[in-house]
Amino acid sequence: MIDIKRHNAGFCRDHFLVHCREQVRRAIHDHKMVEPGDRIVVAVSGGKDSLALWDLLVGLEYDVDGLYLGLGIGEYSGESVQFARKYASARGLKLHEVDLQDDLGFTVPGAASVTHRSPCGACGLSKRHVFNTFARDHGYDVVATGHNLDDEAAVLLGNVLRWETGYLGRQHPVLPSAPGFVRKVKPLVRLGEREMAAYCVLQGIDYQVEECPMAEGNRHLGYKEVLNALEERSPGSKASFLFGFLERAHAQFATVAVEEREGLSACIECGSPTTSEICAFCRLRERASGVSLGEGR
Ligand code: Q46
Ligand code: ZN
Repeated sequence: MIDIKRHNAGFCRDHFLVHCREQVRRAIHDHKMVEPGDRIVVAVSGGKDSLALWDLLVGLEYDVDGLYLGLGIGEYSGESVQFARKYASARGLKLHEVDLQDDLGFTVPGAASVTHRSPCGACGLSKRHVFNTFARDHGYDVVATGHNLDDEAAVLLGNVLRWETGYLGRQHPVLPSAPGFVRKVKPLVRLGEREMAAYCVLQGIDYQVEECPMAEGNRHLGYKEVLNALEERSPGSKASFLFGFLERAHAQFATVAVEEREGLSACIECGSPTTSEICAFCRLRERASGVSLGEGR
């Protein structure tokens, strides 16, 4: 029996799997995440969320491939790719791989130390860039990521604590496509972290349990702890915090996000939309890899 307190319900194995599939189907439908004929690429890390997401989308019969990005984080990255490959090959699914070191000349830890940024800052920037450009260049219409309810509620708490109006405007389960941007969707937004771990166990999906060693000190972990304590005392708090925001407050910030996307021009290095001549990713790459911009032009 799997208890989900916020739904005040307990599920047997089969009904739990139906529940997960139904929550994803509903998220996709309610937020118009996918249109008929869309090709989807899932950002796969080897962890429970992204592998469960891939599995759920395949189960719902979407046209979906995986994309793994090697971050160069020592043993952690060495292991994570094995989980992604194992899942894909056992099911005959297509997994693309991009490696920051081999393909772009740097790693996340290297970029963090050269630029004095937090590893997660350099990592997030690299993931956003690579997933978007890969999808755009390979004819995918949608990038799907495994952000779940716990992740989104923690990000929302962080954005509210600092009143990041631009981020609040972009915090939505769907970021529509725009010139240079492929649509980004988060179909797990109605499912929590524990549900995703249970889903993987029940479906026989072997995933990387170990957390990224660079996560230490990541502010989101603190926000998750605070929200977990609230959820414990008052089940349903996370969901009402996130969905209350989406239903009643998000629209008030959306114009800020739209304005930020307007007036962007193409990066002279990679063609990605940017506010300056050269995008933040290309600047990061130049500093971290030691390759001067323009050498590849
Ligand atoms: S992988 Fe990357 Fe996370 Fe590791 S460096 Fe930070 S952001 S913690 S999801
Ligand atoms: Zn660029």
